[in-house]
Amino acid sequence: LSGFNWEDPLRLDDQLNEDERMIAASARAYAQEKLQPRVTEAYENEHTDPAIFREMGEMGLLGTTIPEEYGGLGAGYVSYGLVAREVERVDSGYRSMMSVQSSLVMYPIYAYGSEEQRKKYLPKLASGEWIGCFGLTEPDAGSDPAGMKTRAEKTATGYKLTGSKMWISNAPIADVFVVWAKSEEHGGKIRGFVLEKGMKGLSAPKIQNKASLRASITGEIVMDGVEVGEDALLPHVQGLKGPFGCLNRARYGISWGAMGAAEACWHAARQYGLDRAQFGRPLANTQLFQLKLANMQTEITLGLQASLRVGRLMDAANAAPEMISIVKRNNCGKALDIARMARDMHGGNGISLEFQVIRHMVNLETVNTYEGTHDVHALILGRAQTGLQAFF
Ligand code: TGC
Ligand code: FAD
Repeated sequence: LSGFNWEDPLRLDDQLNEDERMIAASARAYAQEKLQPRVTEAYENEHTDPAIFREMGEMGLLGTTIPEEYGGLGAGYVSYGLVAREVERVDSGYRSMMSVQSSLVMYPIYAYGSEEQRKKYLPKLASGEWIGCFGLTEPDAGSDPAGMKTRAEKTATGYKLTGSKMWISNAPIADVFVVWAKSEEHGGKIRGFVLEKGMKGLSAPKIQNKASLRASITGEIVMDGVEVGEDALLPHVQGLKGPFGCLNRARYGISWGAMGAAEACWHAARQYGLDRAQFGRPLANTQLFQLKLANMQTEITLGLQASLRVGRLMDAANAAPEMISIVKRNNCGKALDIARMARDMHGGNGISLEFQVIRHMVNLETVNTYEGTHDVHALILGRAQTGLQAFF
């Protein structure tokens, strides 16, 4: 038997290829050198720096899986997951900015768009020159997006969109809006549209006073009879499988990202326990402290292995959405538990933003809720094994 690395107990690193290792290392260097130094200020002041999109673009972190001819990196889903892990090790909000742009804006334009739409939008989204957002959720339709009220009416030259979207990441600073609406012309089926900043009747007010995910700006999208041409319609998909096809990818990325945040909390708790002494010995020299560290290490190790397995299946075009529900649900729930535990292990210091863990903890409340709540993914998995629909 050979040695044990406490940070990488099942040797995830050995299971990656050279390209994946390089992409992870460059994402890590960027995240630690450029994002980590500004995150506390950004979180405290609820400030989102749009320059981050251009920086990420330059580093090749936007559209990791989109082919190079459209400005992407042309890499696989394991690489995309590794990038999410490194960015979320710093902050879930920064990972959110990256994954909305990559999975929820670039992916639908690539997968469902016309060649003209691909050429027009993808290179500028890949470079971060343009910022994108994805509008599915509405004030009265969150877990149940089929209940959306946004409508697209046919006009002589295209469509007129009316409705409002709620809780939309990046919206107030977005140039490109991928929105989903029920189209009367298509029998009320859900269709995707690409709108642009500045269109008449389109606005995206910021949602103020979020206690979570404060480094990532969130807004509404208000569409008050926005008129668009035929060329705004995403031609190659209809029905809920359009937005869900994007969500599959983003949820998978989140499963890695949440583990990155959890690793940051675990490592911080371990170091704190080594540095701080009470009752004449380091906190890390107590059984209760070590039990908590062992639980964190175990959950993170298993969660990462599961995400890697799903990523390999996605790269082989052989993954099912329910696999993604397992890793999204498990890894977000476990990361939240780990962050709460790490907060506790820091004692009073744990409530200070300086020690980072409470920011991760509060962020993970959002991550556990968006892209399908913990319980909604349980219902997806319950349906898959009983054949019984328990949503209503
Ligand atoms: P259901 O009857 O299950 O399905 C309707 C149609 O969609 C198809 N479908 C899928 N296709 C691909 N991938 C999937 N994962 C799919 N799931 C379903 C399905 O085959 C069917 O197709 P067709 O052709 O037969 O019509 O639909 P339902 O209305 O019963 O759905 C129930 C439920 C709960 C599963 C679903 O609505 C759900 O997942 N709700 C959660 C909503 C959600 O995740 N919203 C996310 C909003 S975006 C966001 O949060 C971004 S945050 C990003 C960030 O900042 O990082
Ligand atoms: P609800 O659906 O009202 O759920 C409330 C509670 O009820 C939850 O606990 C849920 O699990 C439970 N529940 C719901 N249905 C059932 C059921 N059938 N059985 C049992 N329990 C149930 N959306 C976008 O479209 N684009 C974005 O970019 C985006 N970014 C976001 C960023 C942030 C910071 C946040 C907080 C949200 C974002 N969302 C986005 C929205 C997010 O996807 C929704 O908040 C999420 O899907 C849950 O919907 P809801 O908030 O309406 O909660």
